[in-house]
Amino acid sequence: MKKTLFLAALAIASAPFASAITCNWSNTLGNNDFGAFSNWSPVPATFQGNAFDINLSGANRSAITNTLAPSLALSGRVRLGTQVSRMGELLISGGTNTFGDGIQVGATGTGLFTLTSGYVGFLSNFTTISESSNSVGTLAMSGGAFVGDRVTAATALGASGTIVITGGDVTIFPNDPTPSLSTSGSLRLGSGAAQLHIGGTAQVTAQTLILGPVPGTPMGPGLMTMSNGVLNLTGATLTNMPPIIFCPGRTVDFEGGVWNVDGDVRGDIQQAISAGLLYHSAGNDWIRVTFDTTNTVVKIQQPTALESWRFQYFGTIEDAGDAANAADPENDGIPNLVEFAFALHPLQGNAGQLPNCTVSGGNLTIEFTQPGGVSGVSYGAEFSTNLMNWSAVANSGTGATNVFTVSIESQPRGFLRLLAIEQ
Ligand SMILES: [Ca+2]
Ligand SMILES: [Ca+2]
Repeated sequence: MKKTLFLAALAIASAPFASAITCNWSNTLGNNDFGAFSNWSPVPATFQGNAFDINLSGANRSAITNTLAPSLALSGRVRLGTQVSRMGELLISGGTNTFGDGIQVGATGTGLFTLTSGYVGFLSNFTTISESSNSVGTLAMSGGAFVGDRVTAATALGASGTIVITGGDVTIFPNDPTPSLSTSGSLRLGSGAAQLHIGGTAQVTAQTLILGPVPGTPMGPGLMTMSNGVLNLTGATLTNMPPIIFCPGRTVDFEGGVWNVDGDVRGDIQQAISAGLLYHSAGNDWIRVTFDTTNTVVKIQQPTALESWRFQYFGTIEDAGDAANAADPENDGIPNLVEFAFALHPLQGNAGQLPNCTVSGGNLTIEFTQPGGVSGVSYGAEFSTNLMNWSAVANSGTGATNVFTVSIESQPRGFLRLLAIEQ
């Protein structure tokens, strides 16, 4: 916490499904097409733990909706939309659901995998969101926890894969049974129209975020947008391939949130910014890239209000030089942090424009309202009778109103000074 002082003044309901199961479930070890099944909720306990794949591709729409216990525990693979122009849907909104062999969302047709709460774990193999030309796959996550191996979107040219994370936690880790695949543990936006939107928390625990196709294959449009989420890329080491691969033609719209990257990839990030691949609508200079020498973490985040203010007046977001909190480049006696805290101009004289003290009823008081647009700073005050020994004065204001009052009865004189405190 940095302080700057300023001397202010001398003063569901489930449908029956048993008969349908008998009709369609002929081989508990083979692949089964559930056809026109819909709203299979909750999943019957007799299917728990069996080794089978689920292929959902109804004439109109087939769906598994698991909202209640018992949780799913399957060792096969889930394929949503296994036929052209048909749709399969999996909705998880509760329970602890584990799948042994990954999921294909939009295998050939259209797939929608929605997770709103609960846990979903794909313990081996990968998750693909649209994997063939003309297929459409969507992973929509607004809550819960998703744990899996590789996640790829739009792996084929002409595929359309979208990952939308607006809540919950995504963890991607390397548990691929075929470790020769270099993409293990990666989050990849591939050859087709891949989109990744992060507004929640996404954790790529090993290796790589790849914004591009498999090398040597054509690439369709792709976009990653980020707004007030957290993307953690950890597990990569300096001897690995860089944890972020920016491919020309793929852009990242960064409008907030934080990337935490394990490893020094400042060069890669700055190169991507220069190339316009990592972009902020307010200008790329506003993207804040910091490097922690202690744990080799690169952090990309939106500047604070104070940093944006510095950039506006000084062309830098750094607390240094003329832009430093304690600096007073125009010599009006008001340090920059106080200028910011009271919405003053750091390059024009503002003497006399700070809140005034009032004396009333034996009390010395400073009262003011925090200006609009100011955030990340708090206010304090200290009192002295001799300008040498200062004692803190409590803030009795509420909300944006700040009130500092001290009794000066029986005191021949008193001094009250304001503090702006960066948080
Ligand atoms: Ca000043
Ligand atoms: Ca000023």
